[in-house]
Amino acid sequence: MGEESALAGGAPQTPEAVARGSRDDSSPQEPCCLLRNMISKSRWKLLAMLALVLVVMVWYSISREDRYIELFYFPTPEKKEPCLQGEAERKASKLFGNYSRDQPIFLQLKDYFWVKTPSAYELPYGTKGSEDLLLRVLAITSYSVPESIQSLRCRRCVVVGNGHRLRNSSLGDAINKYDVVIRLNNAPVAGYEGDVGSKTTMRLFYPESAHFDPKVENNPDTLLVLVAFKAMDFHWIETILSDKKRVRKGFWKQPPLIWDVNPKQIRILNPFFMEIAADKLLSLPMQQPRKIKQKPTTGLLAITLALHLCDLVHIAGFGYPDAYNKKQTIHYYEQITLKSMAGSGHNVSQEALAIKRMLEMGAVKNLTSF
Ligand SMILES: *C1O[C@H](CO)[C@@H](O)[C@H](O)[C@H]1NC(C)=O
Ligand SMILES: *[C@@H]1O[C@H](CO)[C@@H](O)[C@H](O)[C@H]1NC(C)=O
Ligand SMILES: *[C@@H]1O[C@H](CO)[C@@H](O)[C@H](O)[C@H]1NC(C)=O
Ligand SMILES: *[C@@H]1O[C@H](CO)[C@@H](O)[C@H](O)[C@H]1NC(C)=O
Repeated sequence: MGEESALAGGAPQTPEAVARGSRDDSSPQEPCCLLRNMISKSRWKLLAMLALVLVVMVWYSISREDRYIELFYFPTPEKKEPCLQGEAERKASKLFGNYSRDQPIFLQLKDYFWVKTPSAYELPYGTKGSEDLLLRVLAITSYSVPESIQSLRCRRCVVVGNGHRLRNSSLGDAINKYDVVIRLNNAPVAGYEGDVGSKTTMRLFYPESAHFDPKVENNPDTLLVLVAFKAMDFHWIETILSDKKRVRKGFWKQPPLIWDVNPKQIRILNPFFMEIAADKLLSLPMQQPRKIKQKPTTGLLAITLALHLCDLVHIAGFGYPDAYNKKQTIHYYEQITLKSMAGSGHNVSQEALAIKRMLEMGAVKNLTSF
């Protein structure tokens, strides 16, 4: 009771406190009581402080439940896959041979402006014949690889395919932990975060696959990487970025006419990656007769790029259902079947063999069964 009143009143000179002091101590001397007063004064301060801390903690816990937990438990260090510098390169050299790692990831203005970099192939394997269009596009876009990726000593990357296997996979948190998350085409993130994550470092796309809202399905710093299959693809991005008259002919599907994007986010993928994916992974002839035109999918291209850019490459959501499984949907976000792949110029069974080979030799690892 006495303590309580001392607490509430906060005045140590109350009659109770003085009485208690003289009762407890046999020889009440000045220095002793001064000390006692000081202690009880600071005890009040201490308790007030504790009360304040408690109030702050409660407020904190209400406003940010996750941070409240961190106040009491040290967050366990994130368990990350061990990363061996240069590992992907070593493994990939068995597939690709000792190709030059000096190839830039993205096309640069200086290579087309100051010097005319000769290219052996036309699109999609080279830039031969598209230089003037490309020059105009490079003048209004960028080519830099973000410092946050450049500066990493070891880069852990995940290529997120669009496969149906991602449905209910709960891989979202695991995917978000990689340094670089590469996504493909119009694969949505909004509404699927739990299964596919929310981080997007790069998104590879082409005009016909650009049916996504660049601002909704990406982060503000996501690089939107144009994969050009034909000269018209450069023309499309130019009309979008410079707001010129749109062209509607020359595409196998109408690309978006309005595409709200920051030009600083746009990159043009070096066609070199298409060349080595086609040549080394699929053994396609580089000079194809006009009619056949088989080409790698964006997914295989993204894995090729990752093997060049990263030290560790994981894949998730790759693989198509078996050919006899005609009803099985192929994507995690839309109801289309393998039938829609007919006439696309992709040979999915040949790509499956290429990916199997990469898995077997350990160049890539899978997060979902393949
Ligand atoms: C892919 O990963 C899954 C899950 O970790 C595993 O069950 C499966 O065997 C792997 N498949 C291959 C081909 O490595
Ligand atoms: C690539 O280079 C490494 C070392 O420079 C060498 O050991 C390896 O045999 C080469 N591989 C091929 C396919 O030429
Ligand atoms: C995913 O889980 C939901 C709810 O548990 C279920 O209704 C749905 O069928 C599952 N989808 C797939 C593709 O497994
Ligand atoms: C696709 O690839 C497989 C395996 O390499 C091959 O047997 C098949 O003939 C190819 N299909 C077409 C249409 O080229």
